[in-house]
Amino acid sequence: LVASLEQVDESYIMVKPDGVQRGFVGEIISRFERKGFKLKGLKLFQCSKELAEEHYKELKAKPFFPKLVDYITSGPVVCMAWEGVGVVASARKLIGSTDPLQAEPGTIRGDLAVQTGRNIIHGSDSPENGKREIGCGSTMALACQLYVIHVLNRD
Ligand code: 3AN
Repeated sequence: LVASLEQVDESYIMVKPDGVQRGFVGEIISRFERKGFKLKGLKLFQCSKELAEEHYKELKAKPFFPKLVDYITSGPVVCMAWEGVGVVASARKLIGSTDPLQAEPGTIRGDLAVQTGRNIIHGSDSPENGKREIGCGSTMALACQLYVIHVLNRD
């Protein structure tokens, strides 16, 4: 009864090109599975420049924006939808700070990365953005059809 009163969230988790190239897809999936979250959708996907610009549109004014777009389009990413109680906030903890040098040991970035511009993984920053990034409100999700897999798996 208690569990049913708690909000089940969804987080858009994306292993970035460096995480894929360095062979951390399995390790990252394993950390989310061990924590107890449910994998609802997954796809290996080559992101276009246009989609990357849309995905990171809040950061458009930042000086690092062009480099960020180049980075995220430099190779395939692994797009995932994860579901569970508190998954958005918990995923942020599992992932660690944006700057991997500030991220605590034991977190994905704290254990596996050094540079902010090569920080391996993306995770939604709010339940609203989780829904948007997985659902039809995001061209990225539409393009990689993560939402189709996700909706078909919904129980
Ligand atoms: P997070 O990914 O931890 O939510 P955001 O949303 O502030 O962090 O930034 C989105 C992405 O932009 C980061 N994952 C990182 O790849 C890139 N980024 C943020 N700050 C910088 C920076 N100072 N220099 C280079 N890239 C950055």
